[in-house]
Amino acid sequence: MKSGLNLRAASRALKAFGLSAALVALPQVAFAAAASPMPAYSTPAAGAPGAQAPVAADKGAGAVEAAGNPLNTSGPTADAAAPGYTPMKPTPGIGMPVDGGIGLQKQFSPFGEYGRWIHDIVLIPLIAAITVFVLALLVWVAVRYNRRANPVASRTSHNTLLEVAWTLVPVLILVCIAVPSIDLIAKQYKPAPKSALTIKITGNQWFWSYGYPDNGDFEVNSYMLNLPGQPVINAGVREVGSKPWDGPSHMEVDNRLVVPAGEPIRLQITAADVIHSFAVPSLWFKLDAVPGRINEKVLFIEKPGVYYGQCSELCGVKHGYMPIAVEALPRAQYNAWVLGHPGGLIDGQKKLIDATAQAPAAGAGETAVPADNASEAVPAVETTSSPAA
Ligand SMILES: [Cu+2]
Repeated sequence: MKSGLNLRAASRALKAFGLSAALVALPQVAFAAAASPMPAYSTPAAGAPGAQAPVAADKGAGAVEAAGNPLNTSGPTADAAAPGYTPMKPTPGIGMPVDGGIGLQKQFSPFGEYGRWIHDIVLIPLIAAITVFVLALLVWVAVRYNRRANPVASRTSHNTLLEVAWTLVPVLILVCIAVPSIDLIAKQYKPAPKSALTIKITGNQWFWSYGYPDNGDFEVNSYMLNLPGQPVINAGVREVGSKPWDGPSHMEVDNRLVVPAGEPIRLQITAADVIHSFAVPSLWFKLDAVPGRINEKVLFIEKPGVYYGQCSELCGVKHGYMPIAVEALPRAQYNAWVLGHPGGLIDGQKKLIDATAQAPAAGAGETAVPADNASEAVPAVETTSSPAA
């Protein structure tokens, strides 16, 4: 009798200890997780703009004004306006939803790969094992201990070993889930390195505008392309499929968010009217766009490509018609795209290639001079165009 009491007391004590120990240890264990499958950022390329890149003193005032109006009075900006830039053709099934897809999209960022690893390797096997285990227990109880098979019910009320086990095992399972997921959360909200390129994203009813404060502070508006044979959604915007580089309907836009690949980018996100949400599944990126507030998160795209997303916060009647298209280019091509915009700057350097691009029309004799100047003033910049569409 006495030993039975002691056992019960010990079991209770063990339970309480197990729970509290796990609760106390959990955060430390999670943050101490040293080995993670996530690769570190590579250092930004030498040509990456400094955070202190001066704002254009002589930016083309008219162009910037026209592009920078967040209130949609200016309407769509010119489609893919940069000379010498051909938008990249997306790879079917990559960076976009696919028919019948049930898993996460293929990931193109370190955080995305880590998150996908947690989902595929930690969560799904655990969920499957628990589901099968509970189902087996239910079947066993229903068959073995129903009224007919087992007319005299057991009067057992305590089993120390079982009680300790069914307390500790769930705690351990939760720790297994908490360690990588808290680690991922902590890592993905670390601020961008000082040298990272800053891009400002503004959600509007119902389009996105993308500002490049480190590259001369120009801004582009991004509207969904209209759908052939259907009522016009965005007046003045062409139809999807009318250019060889167009991606899927409802996802392709007139002006993509063009970014450099292979370097951390500081995205600062806000909204001009109501709450929107900037979300690109294949880049593991989702952040709310809230009026009067700037949300910031690092974007790191491992390789060049086109990645599609959608506004993910109900924002009005055309909520479903404000997709996101991110085009990641190698640094040199990104620089060329920037310099194709009025007021576009790389590391505070003014566009000189502009003159080269327009030179053939001006006359062959003059081309040598601006070309020389360009190579002197902007050594890192190349005028290569993006891959053939
Ligand atoms: Cu929206």
